[in-house]
Amino acid sequence: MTPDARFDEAARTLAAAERVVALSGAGISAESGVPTFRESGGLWEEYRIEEVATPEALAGNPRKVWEFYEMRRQNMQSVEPNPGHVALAELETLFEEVTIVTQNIDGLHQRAGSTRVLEVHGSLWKAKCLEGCGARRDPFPWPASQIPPPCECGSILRPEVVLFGEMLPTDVFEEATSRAVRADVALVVGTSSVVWPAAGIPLAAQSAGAIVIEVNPEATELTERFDISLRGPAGEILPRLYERVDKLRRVA
Ligand code: BJW
Ligand code: ZN
Repeated sequence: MTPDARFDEAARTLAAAERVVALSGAGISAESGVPTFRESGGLWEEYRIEEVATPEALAGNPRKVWEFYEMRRQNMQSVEPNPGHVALAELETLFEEVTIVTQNIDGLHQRAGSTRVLEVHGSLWKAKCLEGCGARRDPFPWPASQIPPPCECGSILRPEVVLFGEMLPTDVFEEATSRAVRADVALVVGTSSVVWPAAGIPLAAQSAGAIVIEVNPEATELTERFDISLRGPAGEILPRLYERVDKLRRVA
């Protein structure tokens, strides 16, 4: 199938949907200037996962973990949502239900106007007690006045993000799964689909009958399993897709 025919098929499939779920990853924010993880030049080339993104790192050297997240919060100060985020937000004008399930912690979907965003890996803008005394700071102000920030219980605060080996927030993940299994179409945008259990969300949608459309310049771990692959940057493909679907739904 030619790229144009694939695009037409994706647009027709999406235009026939009522409920849409979109799983997003770092690639959707790449065109805003936010680095991805696993690509050349990505964060995992410069930082060691074991030193900044595990519970062991947090317990052993919380300052280093905080420095990593403060660096990322600093980079976000000059970053704006891009046309890919905006197109996903605009889908809400066309469909009964649009849910964004994002692995990103940058908050750009919300800033682009999406109203139902499930952050399965947490948020750069929240912090909570390391010992679980129940204290939370939402939003956690930028910049932190001290790192690691003290907690009122005598412990410290940690970024409210999901590190490797940690459970995803149960309520958020359950909501994401229940939205996925009732979706007619699942979009998978800008993720390498290697990190579980988030990578399984589109597969759960597919098992329940949804058509899965991947948007990514590269093939990924799960491309073969998905139904339609659109190769290219999200900031170009998603606005085109929105325009086409909008037209198709007007004539229908
Ligand atoms: C573009 C683009 C453009 C570029 N347009 N696209 C089952 C099998 C195997 C392993 C496991 C399993 N279940 C659990 C595991 C272990 C582990 C895991 O998945 N490991 C694998 C890596 C092997 N999972 C976990 O540990 C999870 N917890 C868990 O399972 O708990 C249960 C449990 C507990 C205890 C014991 C056992 C089980 C937690 C995972 C937490 C992930 N955390 C991170 C960091 C925190 C957040 C942050 O700092 O930002 O989350 S890691 C990092 O990867 C981050 C991301 O959200 C996540 C996904 O990355 P993403 O978004 O896909 O980015 P990239 O860089 O990989 O890809 C970018 C893509 O964009 C590429 O494809 C580009 O082509 C594309 N692109 N430009 C569109 N313009
Ligand atoms: Zn505390």
